[in-house]
Amino acid sequence: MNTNKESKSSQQNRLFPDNFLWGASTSHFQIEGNRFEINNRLSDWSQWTQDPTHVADQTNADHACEFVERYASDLDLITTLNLNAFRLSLNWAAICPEPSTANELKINREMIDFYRRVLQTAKNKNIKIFVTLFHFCLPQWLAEEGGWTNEKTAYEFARFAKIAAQELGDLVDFWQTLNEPLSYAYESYINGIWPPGFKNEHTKCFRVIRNQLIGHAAAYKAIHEIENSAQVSYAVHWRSFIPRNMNNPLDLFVSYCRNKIFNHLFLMAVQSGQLPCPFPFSLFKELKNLAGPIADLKDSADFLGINYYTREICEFSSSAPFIPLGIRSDFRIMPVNALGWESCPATLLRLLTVDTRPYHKNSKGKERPIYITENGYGTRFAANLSSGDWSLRDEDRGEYLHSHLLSVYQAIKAGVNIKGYLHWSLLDNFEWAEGLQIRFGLVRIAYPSQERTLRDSARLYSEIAGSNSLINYKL
Ligand code: IFM
Repeated sequence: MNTNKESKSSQQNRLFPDNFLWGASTSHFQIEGNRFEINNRLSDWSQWTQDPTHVADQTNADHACEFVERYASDLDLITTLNLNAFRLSLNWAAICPEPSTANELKINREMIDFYRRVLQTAKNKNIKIFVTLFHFCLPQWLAEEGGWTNEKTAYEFARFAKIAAQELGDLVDFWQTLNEPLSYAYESYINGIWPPGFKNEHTKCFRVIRNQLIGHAAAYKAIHEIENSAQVSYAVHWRSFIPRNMNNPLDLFVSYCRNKIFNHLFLMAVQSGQLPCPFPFSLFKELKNLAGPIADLKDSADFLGINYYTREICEFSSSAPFIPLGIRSDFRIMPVNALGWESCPATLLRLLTVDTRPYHKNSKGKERPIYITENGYGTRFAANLSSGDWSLRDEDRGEYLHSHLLSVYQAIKAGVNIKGYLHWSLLDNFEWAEGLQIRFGLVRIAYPSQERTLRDSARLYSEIAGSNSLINYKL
């Protein structure tokens, strides 16, 4: 891949706004290799990955990228790449390894000190920080009490948010309470590939969504009570759902339902303060009982945090006809990544300019800034590769990055208030049920040696970020 200078005037046409945030995203479990958590199996994910059959390539995140030891040089990479923003998540299980009582807060000060060091290092480099509070991993003591199916988790989450804001708030620029709450609910309670591994538990899944909303609203309030001007939101994972067969009313129906639930349910609830019932039929009475108003939820998003990767083709399944969600289709039209996810930058443009429009302003008409807090491309290379130039020439990722940034640029030109883009991910990392083999990094990790090497996509991204403009490029 090489970059190809356009004429000055056409480059100027593709300038991003001043102070645009160019960043990279991560999450704690996927990169940390946190000895305190791992040795004591403090989280549901560190427990879950003890069973190798839970992970496609039978790897685990016990070492991951060793970010706990290597954070300083990893933050140097942010600067090397001309980036000015970094997103990470806090290790709830390691910060709160056991339940607190009404009178005594049981927190691990060493972990707080660790995050203060990380955040202070970033601040010294003028890197803006996005902190996520729940990125799929629960403290094991809460998982044992039913995790997010138990309303108690929502209140414990708010307590954790308060601790985080008190201890770290001076070093945080943006808070995201929950990462992709619908992905979590779906993979953990419908698909069954994440802990606790339930399959097709629709009522439990809806209870999880309700409790996540309660937790989000309470965390939003707790952070604002400590810092009124804090910027707090969550991250929605947006997928556009396309019917397999446009002429089949059942395919149309299931894609409508998936879109309404996966994309809109949480956003609508935050906008209105009420959890809508996804299926308003008497058949789903239990779901109906869970719907309704939630305290402090209305307008609990100061910005929109959008994670976008792909669209999804779906179809009606006659094997589960009473489940209006249908299934993911195997049918693909666009080029795919190693996970079979279609690259579809036009979908990003549409979601930014049209689909998310109802949420661009809060209910009082105040415009929300928009940040793309994840977007990236996964390739597949075994975890044990240690040498060779495998995967450094990642034209496919470069193409994905460039074409999606073009959509971001076009949306900005169309008047959408986008203030930043954070690529997933800075480093190769542990991709949940897929393990270490799926690589999303701008920076390649050779796990046996932990060596970091910039991929071509990282060089391309650094040119774009450094010039604050979408340079032309040729494969
Ligand atoms: O790796 C994940 C991340 O944890 C959440 N968003 C999607 C990414 C790629 O699957």
